[in-house]
Amino acid sequence: MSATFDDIIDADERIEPRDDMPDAYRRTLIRQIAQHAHSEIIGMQPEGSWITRAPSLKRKAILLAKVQDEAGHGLYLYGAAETLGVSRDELLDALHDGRQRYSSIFNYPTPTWADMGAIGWLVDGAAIVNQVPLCRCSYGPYARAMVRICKEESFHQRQGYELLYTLAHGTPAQKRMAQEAVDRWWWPSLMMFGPPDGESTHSAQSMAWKIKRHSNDELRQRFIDMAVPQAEILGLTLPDPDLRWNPGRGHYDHGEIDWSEFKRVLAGDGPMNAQRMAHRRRAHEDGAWVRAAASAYAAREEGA
Ligand code: BYC
Repeated sequence: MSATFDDIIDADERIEPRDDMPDAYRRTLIRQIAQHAHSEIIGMQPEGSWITRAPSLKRKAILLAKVQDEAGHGLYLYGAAETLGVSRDELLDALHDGRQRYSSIFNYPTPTWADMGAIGWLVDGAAIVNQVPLCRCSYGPYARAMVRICKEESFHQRQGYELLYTLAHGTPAQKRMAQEAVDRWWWPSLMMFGPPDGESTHSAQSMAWKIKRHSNDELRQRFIDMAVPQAEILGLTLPDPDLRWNPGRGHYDHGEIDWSEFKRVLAGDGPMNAQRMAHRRRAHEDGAWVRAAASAYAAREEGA
């Protein structure tokens, strides 16, 4: 007799595409994986705008490789979502008409080269903390995609850290630029982990289904505990006067996160929401001829 959905979850094994699964489990996964895939491709924009302005050939090559990796991550994730019975066209339509989300973090601007370092260190750093547990997610295709993504994210994080370290140990103007970028990205990075546990609508069910392994606040705290000593090595400060080690808790205490800003960004009113979506829709329209040519070629091959 084949194992039921609950047996597989209880045994901490993987659900595969052909296994029976509750509709709500399927819907939750489609929502989360699609949101994750959309974040990867929208996430190419803030950094993509710096490829032509990178300060050296080496920096340009590194940034180009990173942005290409993000397109690849989108590809693995759309592929994982497709195993749940949705098409890539449907998912992109849902992004373009606002029925599905992408991460709040990509609605912030990147005015200086140092933002490339801050994104790598903090945004990719937060992404790793959030994504490593997803390698043990109960849905097989998503868990396997995450293994490869996490390896690439570690390279991304290291390149950002090294970039910021170089600036922080450069001229006073470079150090100032690095500090200002960290000041800009710190709080939005903390918001990437989602609302506080008391307000997280999906966490309890997603944890019961072993899609999520930790709560939003647990992962946020893990990230803060990692970032504080790293900031010290960089010689930069984090823009929170209330950050201090709490020996009783064995964690850093931190100041209040401005959740009203998070809600504004989710509602579409962040500094770059309109530009990001306009650019995405334009890129999709500009690519229509490529999709038409590729599917015409595939149809001809099938007919041959
Ligand atoms: N931004 O019940 P909750 C990257 C929404 S890409 C926007 O806690 P959940 C990278 C949430 O969807 C980073 N929306 O939700 C790429 C829900 O709304 P709906 C992307 C957010 O799903 C390029 C509502 O708030 N990573 O790393 O249990 C370059 C309530 O939240 C956000 C992933 O997507 C947010 N930050 O937990 C560099 C990782 N947070 O759908 C880097 C996979 C929450 O009910 N995703 N919402 O309308 C996850 O781990 C989970 O989906 C989250 C949220 C922890 C993000």
